[in-house]
Amino acid sequence: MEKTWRWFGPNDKITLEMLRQIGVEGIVTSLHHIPNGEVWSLGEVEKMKNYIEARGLRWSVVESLPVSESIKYGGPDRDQLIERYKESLANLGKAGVKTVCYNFMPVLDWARTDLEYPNADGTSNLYFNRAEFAYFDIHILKRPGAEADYDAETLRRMNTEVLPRMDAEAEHRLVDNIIVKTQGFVNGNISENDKEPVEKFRSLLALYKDIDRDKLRANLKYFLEAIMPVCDEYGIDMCVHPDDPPLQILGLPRIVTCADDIRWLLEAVPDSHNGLTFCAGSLSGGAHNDVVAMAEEFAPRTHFVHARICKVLPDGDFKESTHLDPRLVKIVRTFQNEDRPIPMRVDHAPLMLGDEKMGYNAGYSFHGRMLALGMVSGIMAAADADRKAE
Ligand code: DNO
Repeated sequence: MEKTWRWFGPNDKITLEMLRQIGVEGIVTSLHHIPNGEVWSLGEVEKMKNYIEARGLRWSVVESLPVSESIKYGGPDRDQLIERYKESLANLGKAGVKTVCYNFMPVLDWARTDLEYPNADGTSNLYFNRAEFAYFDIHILKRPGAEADYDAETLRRMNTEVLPRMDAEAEHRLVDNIIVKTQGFVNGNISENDKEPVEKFRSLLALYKDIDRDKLRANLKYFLEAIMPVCDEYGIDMCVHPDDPPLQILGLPRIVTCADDIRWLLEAVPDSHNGLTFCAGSLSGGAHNDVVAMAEEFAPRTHFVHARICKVLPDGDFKESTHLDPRLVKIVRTFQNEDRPIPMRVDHAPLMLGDEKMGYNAGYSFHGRMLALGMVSGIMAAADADRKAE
């Protein structure tokens, strides 16, 4: 695999010079300053590419070229937005940037309830607490019918463990974690400048009131069929990011949650440029997924790897596990043994050794990710050595 790193552009506190020192070979980034739905001009693409190359690295992956909401729910302007998406892809292709990550999650990109959950060793990490999420859905969002979507044990925990400790400040923090802090920096729908994030969120949810899984699938197929000719012409690999968490949430349809979903997606548009971002971390947030088997099954259509993994607790909460988790060791070996250098970045590492004071984007610490990259690099080297010995 190619060792890459998610970098948020020239304003990122973690510089490309720093990344070269720690063994990073390729950069994963986006043109974060261009609003969703606008064309990425060739000039803007080349400017970013040149900036990266002038510092001895290459732009390996775009994460993300965001898919506008209207393409997902099938709004009246979707064809126009798809045309713009195709133009952006063509410009990336002309500049030689040929791996593009995107997601098809309605309204909300990834979701966590806690961004600094303390670990026993003094570091902290991201955490998803089901009962807190239910509290957000039922008591803050007040989504009609929400209660019916949670099992009795989650509701019991919500009433006995979460409700008693909730006050205005705790509610504010929960909203911030679930729909603000995790969304702005990934060019999501809600940003830190929004005054009424919950109101805005409700109106976004309303866009999907008539969209079920089948309709969302049809819209994804429509989008992929429309862009594949451009991908074929320029050799661009599209890599859908799985839904994080891989569950149906907030009454929204989610269609990249399990092996069957991925099989459907790859078969619906059989072009090899329709591929996957294998995010072991997202997929492992659901106890239904055997991520080790999924890596083996989907490796041939995987064009980008996110190396991290979660542990699901008995109550359905999940937290990030170590990058040396035996399941991740197997997954890294699977992709390292493919005979193409698939770009791989580590993901969602702990905050440690002062990271917590730096104001990094949630999940994107420096020391934590550096340690994780060291671990994953070790697994890769071991896989190579075993192959040579064979
Ligand atoms: C979160 C990320 C996601 C991912 C997008 C891709 O940390 O893994 O936000 O970048 O879903 O479109």
